Amino acid sequence: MLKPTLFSALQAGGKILQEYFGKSYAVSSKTTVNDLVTEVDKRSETAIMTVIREAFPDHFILSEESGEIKQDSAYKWIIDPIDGTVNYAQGIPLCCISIAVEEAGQMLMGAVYNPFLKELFFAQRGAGATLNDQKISVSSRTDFGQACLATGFPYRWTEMPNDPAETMARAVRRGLPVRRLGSAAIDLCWVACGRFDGYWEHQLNAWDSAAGFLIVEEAGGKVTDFSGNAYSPYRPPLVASNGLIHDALLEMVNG
Ligand code: LIP
Repeated sequence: MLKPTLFSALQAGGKILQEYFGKSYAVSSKTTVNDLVTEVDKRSETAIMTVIREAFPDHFILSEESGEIKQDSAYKWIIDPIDGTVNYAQGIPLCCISIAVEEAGQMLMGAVYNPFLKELFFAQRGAGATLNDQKISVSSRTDFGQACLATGFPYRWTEMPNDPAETMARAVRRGLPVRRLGSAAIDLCWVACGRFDGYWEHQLNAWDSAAGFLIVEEAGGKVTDFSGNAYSPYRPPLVASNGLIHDALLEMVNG
């Protein structure tokens, strides 16, 4: 019952994203002027949560725009109604819906749906990862010097040692191809299917990465924090890779 509900929720949100794409709608700012929320984020969230609450009225929900709906349940749904909101608002079709289901503190399943590229990534713990029902796996690149990487930057700058600009500069100085797509969920899924060999980001929210990190792990990849410890969506720094270049990527990220 969990998986069909997850897929119905994705379809409900996807319909909203397609309906308003390129149209005019209300846009406002959250923490900083570029940390946007659109009317469409909220409509997508409502559509998704309606499906989930109809099927599982007692489940806990954590969602980007409306926060937590606390319930005494082992199950928690973690929702990003539009990941890549700035892209969406700009009419750039690199945005998606990300939904994960956690059971007793462990990620059980996750899906990321980009309705514009018609790409649905899915993973269930212990059952592998798929793209549009086809099994996927991470790349087999071992030479870090040729790795194609991705990263992202926060909308609110925080002074810190080894900040996002420094790590990016290190990669650029090494002549590494680095992409900044603007959606953590898509970045992670593209590592899972081998389009990227690695990805890192300093500051993410649980809803940005909860589904994507499970999809990378189930595709045979590795996801850790900056110290190489097991990753948790509740502790922001993230490094994801095909596993083969992970140590070299950690070394570069940490300088
Ligand atoms: C975005 C992430 C992206 C990050 C942005 C923002 P949003 O999420 O997907 O990786 O660099 O700062 O957090 O705001 O589009 O849901």
